[in-house]
Parts: sequence; structure tokens; C-alpha cells
Amino acid sequence: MSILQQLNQIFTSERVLTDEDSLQTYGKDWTQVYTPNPLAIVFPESTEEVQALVKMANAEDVALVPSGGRTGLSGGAMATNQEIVVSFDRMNKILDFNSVDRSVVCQAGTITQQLQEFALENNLFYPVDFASSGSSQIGGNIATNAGGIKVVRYGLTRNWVLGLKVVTGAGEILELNHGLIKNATGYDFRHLFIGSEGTLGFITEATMRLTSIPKNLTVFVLGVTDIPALMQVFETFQNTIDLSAFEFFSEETLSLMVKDKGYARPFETESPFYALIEFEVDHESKEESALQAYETCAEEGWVVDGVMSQSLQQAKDLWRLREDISETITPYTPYKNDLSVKISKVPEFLDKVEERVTQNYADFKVLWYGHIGDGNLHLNILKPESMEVSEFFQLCSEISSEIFQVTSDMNGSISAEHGVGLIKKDYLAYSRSTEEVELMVSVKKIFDPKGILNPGKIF
Ligand code: S2G
Ligand code: ZN
Repeated sequence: MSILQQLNQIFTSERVLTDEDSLQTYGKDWTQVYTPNPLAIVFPESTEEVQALVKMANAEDVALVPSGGRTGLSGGAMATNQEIVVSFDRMNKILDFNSVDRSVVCQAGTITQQLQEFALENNLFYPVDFASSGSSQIGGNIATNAGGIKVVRYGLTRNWVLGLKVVTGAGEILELNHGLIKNATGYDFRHLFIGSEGTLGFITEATMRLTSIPKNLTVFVLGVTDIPALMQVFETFQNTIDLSAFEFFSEETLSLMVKDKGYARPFETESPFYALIEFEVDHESKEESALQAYETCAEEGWVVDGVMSQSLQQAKDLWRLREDISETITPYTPYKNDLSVKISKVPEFLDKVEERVTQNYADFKVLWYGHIGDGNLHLNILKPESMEVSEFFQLCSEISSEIFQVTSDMNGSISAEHGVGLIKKDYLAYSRSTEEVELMVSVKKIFDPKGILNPGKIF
């Protein structure tokens, strides 16, 4: 029996798509450098259907690619080689909630924003947030250990997973940790699947932890003179108040947002960099402390101007300047770097990378932005209008090696939060040792003995 016939046995026919439009739509993520070429798209509605599919894939030696919101930036959900794409669009229900445990059991296809809204409806808060939360799915967030803009206070997705139901590449269904806070019974396989980019198994359900809703979130945007000043501002604010975000973007980035999106500048003064700082004002003394920190930074000459949100709406408008960068620059086919070093090394790191960028990218538009609060910097090079994508990416990847070497020399990561997928796998050695990669391959063999899960991703 053919693969397609077997798929139509496992799934009702309207949940097996092979038309060109569906293949093109579901065979890719947000990366723009690969051509989707899947065999078929399937839409499971249960863990048991996923298990049946994995068993068939093992028997027929056919590859499977997990697909969630398709917002990935490293090609982790690309199907370029006749794989079967497994879309979790139809497994998007919230299955259980417990206000005492402050936990939600949701299917992998639950949209991140759906979980955030569900939490608020129950007077709780799911704190992991990023630009793509309106279309990304919890399963994909877990598989890439998504970070985003609140990591400085709430950490990464990994910190919020209390339990997982997975189907391994060998077709076993595992229920990991059962939502426990404490469970000291050997290796915690939950943490293997988190960040595994769909190479060890399919996440079909997750038990996510919630927390209290922050009160009166207030946002500063400050004009900062240079990177060393930015770090001084970070330290001053970090030592004064509990930050929930400390983001930055360059003047080039801001002026592109003003030009392309028509957003208002935060204030008249132009400065080389801007810090976006968010904190909770659950007591008026917090606002006084924050204003005191601002005064100190202004007196030291690190900050040349600033604005503090006076309403939730104004806070949201200020966030737009940072959160909407990614989608705004997409039409420029940016070559994206997603780098991290320890926070204390950011000034030295940026200096060294800036030097190489200026040498090599003299005639390209270079945008700096990212999450200073956790040492994660996004360096995006915009493709010149006249240049072919392939030529541009070839040129950039040559320069990337220099930038990755600087990152490696400082024990940094060549992929801070976007994952390795296809786009960074040739550079893995800059951040992981040979021994580590060999051990990862051995772990993959244990959970996916026939290598049918997302083959070619990560390594
Ligand atoms: C960000 C989103 C993806 C990108 O804005 O923090 O992680 O680099 C990014 O455009
Ligand atoms: Zn980011």
C-alpha cells in the first residue's frame, strides 16, 4: 500500500493535503532561503494518530517534519526533501486548568496568544512573549525553547513547562513529569525535548505553569549615547528596580520604523541607541525609584532624553517600536544574526562585531536590536535592493564566519533563541564541542533510531 493510501487510513481524507498550494504553505516557516518540497501535509487530532503516523513512518522509512505556527527563523520546520509535514493546527485545544496548581494543559497547536488570553481570563499570566505570539504555537515554542522580550524577569519557555506528552521517533508515547513542581526520579527527559527542534519526538500536549498578573506595567524609552552607556543604564536600572524587560534598538532601526510604519518617535532628540525598559509599578515608590535611576543616568550623561509611559496604551505604543521590527524588516530579506554572550561581555562583543561589520558591510544597511537584559543581540543586514538574494546571503555568510569566530572566542552562542534548524547547522561547532555534538547524535539515535524525525536539522 502506498504512503498516501496509508495516510488516508490514519487520517480522514480532508486531513491529508497534497495540492500544490498546501504543500507550499505548510512546507515552510519564516525563513526565506529554502524551497518547500514536502510529500504531503497531515493534520492529526490526537496523540494516538501521531503515534500511528510515526509507526508507519518507521516501517516505510519516510521522514516527518513537525509544523506549528511556522514562525521559525532557522528553517527548523522546512520540508525540502519530500518529508510528510505534521501540522498541529487541528490540535489547538486547552484541555484542563487548575487554579491551585496554576497550570494549564494545552494541545501543542494552541496559539501562544490563546494561552496568554486564557490565563488573563482566569486572572493569571503566561509571561513568555515575543513578536510572533499571535501565530506561533506552544508546541513550537517548547521545541525551540522560545525566549523573547521578558526573559530578564521570567526566563525562557523551558521555565514554564510542568509536563509534556510526546511521541518519540520510535513511536512510544511518554508522559513526562505529570505537572509536578518537584520530581527527583532520575533524568528529566522533559528538558531534552524542550529545545530539541522536533528531532527527538512530537510534543502533542504540554502542561504550562502560570503566574500572577503584573500590575501597572510601565515603559521607559531612553535615548542612549553608546553601547558602554547602554550597559551602565542597564546596571543602574537592574540595581534599582525589578525589570521585566530591557531591550535596545539603534537609531537606524528606529528611523526605519518611523519611515515604514509611520510610528511616532518616542521624543524629539535623536541618539545612536534607545533602551526600552519595562517594570511593574505595584507601588508608587517603584515609580520614584525608576525616576531616580533615570536622573542618575541623565546626570552621568549616559542618557540624552527619555519618555515614561503614562498609560497602558502609551506603553503598548512604545513597545510597538521594538516588537514590530522583525515583521517590518522582512521585505528587506534581512540576513539575521541571533547572537548571545554573557551580559557583562556585551560591550566588548559589540565593539568587535561592529568593527567587522563596518569593514565588511560598509555599503549595507545594518540594524542592531535585541534583548540586552539577557545578552541576546540581533544583528540584521538588509539586502540592497539591486542585489540577488543568493549573492547577498553568500556574501553575508562569509562575513558571518568572522562574527561567529568573535562569538566563539567569547564563549557566546551563534543561535541565542531562534534555534539551529537548517540555517545555523554549518556553524554549530562555533558554540558546541565535537564531543557534545557526538553525544547529541547518540541521544537522537536513542529517541529516533531510524532518523525519521526532522532529519538534517541541527546536525
Ligand atoms: C526579536 C524576532 C526575530 C528577528 O525581535 O527579538 O527574536 O530577529 C527577534 O527578527
Ligand atoms: Zn529576539
